[in-house]
Amino acid sequence: MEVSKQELEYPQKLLNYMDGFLISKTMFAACELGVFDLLLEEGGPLSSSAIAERLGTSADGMDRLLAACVGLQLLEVEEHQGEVLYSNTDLSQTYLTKESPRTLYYSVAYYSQTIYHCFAYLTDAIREGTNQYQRAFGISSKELFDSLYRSEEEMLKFMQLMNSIWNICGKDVVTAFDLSTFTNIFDLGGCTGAIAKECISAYPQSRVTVYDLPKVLEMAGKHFVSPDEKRIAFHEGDFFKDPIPDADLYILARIIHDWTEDRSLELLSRVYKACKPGSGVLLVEALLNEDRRGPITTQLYSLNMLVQTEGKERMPSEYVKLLESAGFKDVQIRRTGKIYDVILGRK
Ligand code: SAM
Ligand code: ASE
Repeated sequence: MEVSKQELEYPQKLLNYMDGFLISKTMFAACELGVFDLLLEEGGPLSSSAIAERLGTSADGMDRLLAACVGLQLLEVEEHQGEVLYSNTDLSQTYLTKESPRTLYYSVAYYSQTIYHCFAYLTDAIREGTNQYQRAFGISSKELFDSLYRSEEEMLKFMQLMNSIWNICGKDVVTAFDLSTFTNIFDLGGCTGAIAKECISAYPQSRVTVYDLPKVLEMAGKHFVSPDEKRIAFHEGDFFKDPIPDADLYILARIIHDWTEDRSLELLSRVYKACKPGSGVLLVEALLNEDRRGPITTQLYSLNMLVQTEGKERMPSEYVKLLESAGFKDVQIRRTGKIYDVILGRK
């Protein structure tokens, strides 16, 4: 792709890329300080000094933060009888307030408190080819999820991150294929049960068992899944070591992308062994394009998998190869047009 003469003279795109993290951090700060929540709670516009006072910040700092949020179209500004007043835009009210049913607040919090710090060492991660928990957080652990779950607080924050994207992409991934013939579904590494909830709401005949590590399911029961959900069950286990119970569909959402080629194949082979003829496996992952030109979100996620995990994002052909190596056949791909896509294989 040739750049235009105009772009060579004034590289707007590069200037925008340099500002990328300034923009991120501005939005993160407004979220974390509670600007959007306060404006929602208040129900009407507030002055910068009132916001600063209510949130216990400096007046000058808050004034600049609010101005930048207006520039980012996260806030609206009006002048009323000589007073400058701020209110939420529809977008920030819907996605950046904590209690909204479509909230991304917890994704923002995790980006700000964890991913941002790992990306500070992106250069090192690329030199060394390994995740950066040691440098970013001063911890060394052989097992990936011992690092990701280095404290109860971190585990809850990670689970909230995992949960929040399904507010936006959940329905699309469970309906990309017609799964109505699968009634006994296991969600391996099912975490907070978010996908399980999407399944039972899309398929009235299905029962879903969330399979995850004991401490994760304990947290899921406390914070995410109500015991009234009779069609959702929990099963504690380690999918690399413990038996994988009978089911007619195994969902693995954002599992394979966490692991090396070898461990992925080991896990998928275990799932294949657990399958009966006709049983299926459904991978939910962000897919790279075969032509390597995008999507940029997934290309960036793959860098995130480098700084945070042992894994990477893959192209459809790579998932097909993994599934076929594990024994699966009739592998089909469906793109959703959102972040996460699906791959269905059969025994
Ligand atoms: N499937 C969920 C989603 O997409 O929102 C969560 C994906 S998260 C990246 C990976 C999940 O696998 C976590 O819930 C983690 O606790 C679980 N997990 C990791 N290692 C595991 C193991 N050895 N056995 C069972 N679950 C495991
Ligand atoms: C994982 C998914 C994520 C492991 C660590 C993770 C995400 C963030 N950290 O399986 C969600 C996807 N977001 C990004 C930026 O990759």
